[in-house]
Amino acid sequence: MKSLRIILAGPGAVGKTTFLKRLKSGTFDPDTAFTIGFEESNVKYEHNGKTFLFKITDISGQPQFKFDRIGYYQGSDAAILVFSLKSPRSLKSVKEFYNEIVDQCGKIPMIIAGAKSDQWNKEDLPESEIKEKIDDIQEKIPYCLFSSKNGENINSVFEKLVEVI
Ligand SMILES: Nc1nc2c(ncn2[C@@H]2O[C@H](COP(=O)(O)OP(=O)(O)O)[C@@H](O)[C@H]2O)c(=O)[nH]1
Ligand SMILES: [Mg+2]
Repeated sequence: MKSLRIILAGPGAVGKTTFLKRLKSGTFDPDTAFTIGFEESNVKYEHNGKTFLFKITDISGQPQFKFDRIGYYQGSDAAILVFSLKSPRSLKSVKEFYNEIVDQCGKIPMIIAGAKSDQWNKEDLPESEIKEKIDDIQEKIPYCLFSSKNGENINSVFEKLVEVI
């Protein structure tokens, strides 16, 4: 079994902790508390007959925790950068998290995951704009769009991740 340390990063309230809860319990929590410091979760994932053990570190995206969280990045093998499809602003700030991680870890494999697809208004945030902004962060970085509420594409997050690791 391949064991990897994964950092789950992105601005506050985009749905990082809810995604992990959904993976672990299969339920949607409409009212997660905001993450203080960090939390670790182990997630097993099978792909093409291979088993991965992802040790996922969920961090606090709020700006006041910046100095704490950069310490948690060290030693990560890969990262999932999360934004919310409900918040075009959160997509813009994903770049800051990308840069923080590159500063601490170098260019480790990363993917971008857009959460809350159940609340996505495509007129506010067309997919062409998402692609543009993502290409601006890093060319050809894989991305996926999912919902922890209705479960749509929830598996695509790890499908994308295994493509890059
Ligand atoms: N509708 C919807 N709400 C979500 C989804 N994911 C998270 N949320 C809600 O968004 C809020 C913030 O989520 P949280 O996981 O705490 O964000 P974090 O700060 O990135 O960890 C909570 O009220 C969640 O219930 C989703 O896929 N769909
Ligand atoms: Mg959280």
